[in-house]
Amino acid sequence: MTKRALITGVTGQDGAYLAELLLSKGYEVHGIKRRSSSFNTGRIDHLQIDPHSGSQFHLHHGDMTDSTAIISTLQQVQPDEIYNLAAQSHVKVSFEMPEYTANSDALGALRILEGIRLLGLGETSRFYQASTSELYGKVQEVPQSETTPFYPRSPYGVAKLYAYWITVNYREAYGLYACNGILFNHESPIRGETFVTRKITRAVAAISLGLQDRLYLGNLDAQRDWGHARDYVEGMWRILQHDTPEDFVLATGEMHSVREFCEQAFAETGVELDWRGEGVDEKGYEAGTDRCLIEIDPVYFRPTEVDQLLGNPAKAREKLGWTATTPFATLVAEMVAEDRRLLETERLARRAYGIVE
Ligand code: NDP
Ligand code: GDR
Repeated sequence: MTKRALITGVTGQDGAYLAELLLSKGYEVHGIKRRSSSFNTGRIDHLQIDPHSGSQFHLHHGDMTDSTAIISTLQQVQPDEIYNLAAQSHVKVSFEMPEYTANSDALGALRILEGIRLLGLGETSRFYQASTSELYGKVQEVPQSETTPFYPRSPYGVAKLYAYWITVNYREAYGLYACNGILFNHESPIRGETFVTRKITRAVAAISLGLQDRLYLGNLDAQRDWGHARDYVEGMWRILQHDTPEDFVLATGEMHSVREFCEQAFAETGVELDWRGEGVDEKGYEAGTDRCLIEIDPVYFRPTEVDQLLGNPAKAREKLGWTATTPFATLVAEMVAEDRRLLETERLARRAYGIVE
């Protein structure tokens, strides 16, 4: 029988990769998208085959802050698997919008779990919660595993902490098949443009093509365990295929600093970058001068920072047979190449329209 999946956050990075994966496995895929005044389906447009010609991909309007829409979609779709990926997912933004972040990221998860319970879907539906390495926050232990204590450092992290525990609680209290995937940072060419990796690869592509002078960043010393989103959605799916509902860390087990990410990205283009200090490039040019490629802007600092995240994916490897297969250098190369390709295409289009640069 065809399996039916419901994905919240289907228009985001992970939603797009997951929808593609599930469709390739023969699932009927339903996604919840927000109403927007302009198109917000750029990442999934290639999947939206004409609904009149038997497409297996369906979109529903909804919002994580709107219980009625969530419950009616659950009732209508009757999914075998629910992937809760929707969230205000930007850590820095969560300091500016803490209440909204809690509403969508913490209570959003509760709304789905209550929907499953109230509609009696507990026997048939499996639930995946997009938990995060941000739960670990202030370093207690390196590397971090399923047993490492949590200490979130942002309104986003705290909201996700509630979502983590309410998922565990509904599993224990009502016997739901409900799991947390504790995912470390994962990136791709369709990563949101304001996350640091994509911000860097877009800027590096533009600098290498002579379209931009410099890149402004915040904390270059933060260290992250960066993998490829394509690998991680495979892990999400495997978590829900496991015999018993359990929580899993998905990570590469390798850590790099923001500074190293910059170096790797510039190396892809042949543009020289060497550091003598923050705001100064390899030739010692002062911040603000023509030759300085990267400058620090404190606007990107966070009130409380997460310094170091490194995951231990041993449990996922042993129980799910999952490993992150994309090396760091390959990830960076793919992102830079795709951002260069996008800019070149844009430039060709501008020339075709007679727009002179
Ligand atoms: P994105 O920010 O790319 O996507 C978030 C998705 O959630 C988008 O589809 C967005 O819609 C939607 N969304 C946001 N707020 C609401 C709301 N109130 N109601 C309905 N939909 C909403 O995130 P990612 O794809 O990178 O991440 C997916 C999930 O995994 C998130 O929950 C994130 O917190 C979590 N996570 C991500 C990690 C990562 O490194 N990428 C690591 C660990 C966890 P729209 O397109 O309209 O903005
Ligand atoms: P993160 O990702 O906070 O880890 O959350 P982000 O890419 O935003 O930041 C990573 C690190 O880079 C530092 N940094 C900057 N960050 C941004 N965005 N912009 C900058 O200019 C900049 N300069 C330095 C940050 O301070 C930080 O230390 C991501 C999100 O996808 C979450 O939803 C997810 O839960 C976690 O990863 C795991």
